Amino acid sequence: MPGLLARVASAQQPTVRYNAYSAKGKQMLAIYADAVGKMMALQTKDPRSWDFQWYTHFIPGPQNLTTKLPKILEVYGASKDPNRQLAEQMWSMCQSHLKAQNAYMFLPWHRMYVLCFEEIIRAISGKPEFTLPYWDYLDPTQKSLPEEFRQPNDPLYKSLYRPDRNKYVYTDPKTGKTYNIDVNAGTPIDLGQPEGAINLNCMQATTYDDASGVAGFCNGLNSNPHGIVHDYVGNEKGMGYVPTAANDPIFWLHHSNVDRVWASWNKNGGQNPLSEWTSYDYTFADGNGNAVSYNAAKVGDTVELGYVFDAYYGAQFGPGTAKVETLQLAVNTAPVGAAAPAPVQAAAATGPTVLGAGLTRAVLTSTSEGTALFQAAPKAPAAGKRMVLELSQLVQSGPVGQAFNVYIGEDAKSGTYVGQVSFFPAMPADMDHSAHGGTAGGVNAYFDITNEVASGAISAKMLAKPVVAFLPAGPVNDAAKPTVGAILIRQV
Ligand SMILES: [Cu+2]
Repeated sequence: MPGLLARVASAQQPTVRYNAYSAKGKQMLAIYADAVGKMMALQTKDPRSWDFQWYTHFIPGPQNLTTKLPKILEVYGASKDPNRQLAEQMWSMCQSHLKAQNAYMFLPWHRMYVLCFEEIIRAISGKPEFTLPYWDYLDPTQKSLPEEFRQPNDPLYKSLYRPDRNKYVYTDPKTGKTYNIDVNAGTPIDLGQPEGAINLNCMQATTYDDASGVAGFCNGLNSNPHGIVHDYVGNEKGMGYVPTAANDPIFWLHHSNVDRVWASWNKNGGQNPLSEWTSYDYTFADGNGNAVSYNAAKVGDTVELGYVFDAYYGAQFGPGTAKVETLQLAVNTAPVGAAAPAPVQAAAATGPTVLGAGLTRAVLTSTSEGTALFQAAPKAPAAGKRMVLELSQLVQSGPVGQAFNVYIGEDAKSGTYVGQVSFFPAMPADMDHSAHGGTAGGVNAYFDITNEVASGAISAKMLAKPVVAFLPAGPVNDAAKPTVGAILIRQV
C-alpha cells in the first residue's frame, strides 16, 4: 500500500505543516524549491510532473471547458501511455466549475489535491520529512509574498518565481491616492485596499452550506480570503485565473492556508456535513505517480489524514449565533450602464448586472417590508437580526483580473464601502449553473451591513432608494464580462 494510504494506515504521529515565514517553514521551502525544479524538468505525461499537477487543477489556454481531449492528444498523441487514463480522470477537476459539480466540494477536493501533491514533493525530493508550508496573509506582518518566491536569479529559488504576478499603479477611488503594486517586489498584496479587505468573516458561518440567505462557511471562504488572495497575487496568466493559477508555486501554499482556515473553523465548532459527501470520489496521483482515490466524506479531519498545522485561527473568528428567518428587503431591477447617472427606479424585471473597468451601479427596488425597515434605520434591522447584501450567481467569460470594491451608494466618495467581491471562484458564463450548490445555484457573495446601518454609515436616506456601486480594486478585463446575476438586501 504505497504513499498516503500507508501513512494513514500506520497511524503514526501526524506530520506538522509550518508557517512559510517561520524557520521550519523556510527549511521546507528549500526542499520545495528543489523538488519544484525537478518536477518542472519532467515530461508533462508523467503524473508527478509540474504540468500534470497544474493541469489537474485546470488545463491552460483557450479551450472548450467541457473537454480536455485536445490537451490530452497534444501530450500523449496516439501512444498507449498508461498515464493517459489518469490524465483523463484527473485533469481540469478543480471543484467546482463545470456542470453537475457541487460547489461545496471546493474544500474537500482541494484538501486531497494538496495532500497528494505534498506526497509527490516528498518522493521527488527524497525528503520524507517534508511538509507543505502555509502562507498566512491574514497576519499583518506577512502580507508580502514570501521572499523565496521572488528570486528569479537564485539557483535554488528561481523555480518558485513566476513573472505573472500583479504589477500596476492603483488609484484609490475614494482618496485619489496612488499605489505602486508589485507583488514580486514584495509590496503587501493588499496595499491600497480598504482595511479588512482580506478577512476571516467566513469563519463566523454557523453552517458549511449556505442557508437562509447567508453565506455558509464553504462559499464564504471560497470568496474571501481564497478568491481575493488569488486576485491580489496574480494576473490572468497566473494566480488570477483558474486555468493558470496552479502553475504558480505559491498556489499550493495559499491552498495549504485555505485548508488551515477550514481546520480552524472545525476546531472552533464548525461541523462538516459529511453525510452529504459520500457519493463524491476523486482520483489523484500518489508519490509514486500511481492512482489513488478518495471519498470526500473521509477527508473532513486532517488528523485522520495524518497531518496538523503548527497554529490555527482562534475562537474569536469562530461560528456566531444561529441565523434563521429570512426577510427579503430589496432586489435589483434593470442594471444601469457603467458610470451612467443613477436613473429613477426602473420597472423592468430583475436582471444581471455586468461590471467593467469603470463605475457600475445597480438600483434596487424595495419591497414593502424593506421600505418600512429602511425608514427605521439606524434602528433597523430588528433586534437580533442582521442585514445582508447578497450578490448571487457570479459568472465570468474569461479572466476578470481583479476583485471589485462594493459600496452602498452612488460611488466610492459618497457611498459606504461594504467589502470586496472576487470573480475568481465565479462560474464560466457558458456553463449551466443550475446544478451547483448554493441557495440559488452558482457562486454567491454576502456582505453583512448591519453595523454600517446601525452606525449611520448607511443612512435611511441612502436606503430610501438603495443603490449598489462597484469599482474595480485594480485593472480588470472588460471582455471577461464579470456579471452579478441578482442583487438582494435581506434581513436574516
Ligand atoms: Cu484556489
